[in-house]
Amino acid sequence: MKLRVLYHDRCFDGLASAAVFSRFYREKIRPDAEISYRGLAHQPGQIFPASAFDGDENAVVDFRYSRDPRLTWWFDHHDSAFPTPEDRAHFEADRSGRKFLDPAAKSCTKFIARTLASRFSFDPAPLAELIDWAEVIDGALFPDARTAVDLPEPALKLMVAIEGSHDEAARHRLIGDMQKLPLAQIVKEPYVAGPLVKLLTAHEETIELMRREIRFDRGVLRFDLSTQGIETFNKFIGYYLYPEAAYTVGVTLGPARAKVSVGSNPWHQEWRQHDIAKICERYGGGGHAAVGAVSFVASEIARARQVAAEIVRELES
Ligand SMILES: [Mn+2]
Repeated sequence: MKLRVLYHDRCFDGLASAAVFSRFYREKIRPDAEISYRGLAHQPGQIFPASAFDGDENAVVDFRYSRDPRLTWWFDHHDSAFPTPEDRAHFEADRSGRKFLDPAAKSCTKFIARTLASRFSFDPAPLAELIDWAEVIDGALFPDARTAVDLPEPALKLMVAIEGSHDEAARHRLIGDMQKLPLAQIVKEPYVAGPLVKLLTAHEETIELMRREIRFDRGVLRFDLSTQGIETFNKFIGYYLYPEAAYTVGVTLGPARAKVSVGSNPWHQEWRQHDIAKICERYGGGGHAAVGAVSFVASEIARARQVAAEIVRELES
């Protein structure tokens, strides 16, 4: 019996969601299940690859809905969960009892844990450390910007390892380890600790680069790292440098896609006057009320810059 778990890739909450669901599935549904993973990234155009749902059961966690009849389990907490109104109607008509959405949930991981606990008598207690950290990281519940940037905790180092990972096999191994090992032990495993040295150095360099590149005006931080070869960055650096900023709009470029990232200051949500998911949806992106993104194919970098400038103008006070 094959279970395919599709998860939001290079995201702590995405991998932790896959780990919690997999542990549940082996404990409560099929102990002998052969579980395989596939990461999903937000990209323009097609949302799920044609071959995505190739298991006897297929679960999607922390990612968008699909009407595909082969999708048997679904959990998400994004405001932009439904690509079309037809998808929403399909979900609302679903009576399987295995598809769940809570846009108010801070993390998909904790949402999955409490849903499975109440409906399928799953015991999430052995994974409490993982679940609580997913809530802190995805909900941006850090005590201050310094903690989010200095990364003192193993969970935060693991966040860096996941967001900067270029090794899919390592990410899938990590989902396995998250089901059974404490986070302090996982970050010491050579397959995590090795690449992490370089990633933490790159993180320090990004802080210095952003110190130079970032501009702050009318409440909005803006920066363009597309010529610097930096695809991912810690999204709290801006508020660490400018605690008085209400919003951040950044442009990045990788080999496959250009991205406009839009965020609001997690320590001052009372300054937020806009629904960022709604703004990003207008340009084909999505996210949450407090944070979102719009993706483009890499060749559309000029369009990405133009969209970023438009969003900056909309957010300026
Ligand atoms: Mn999430």
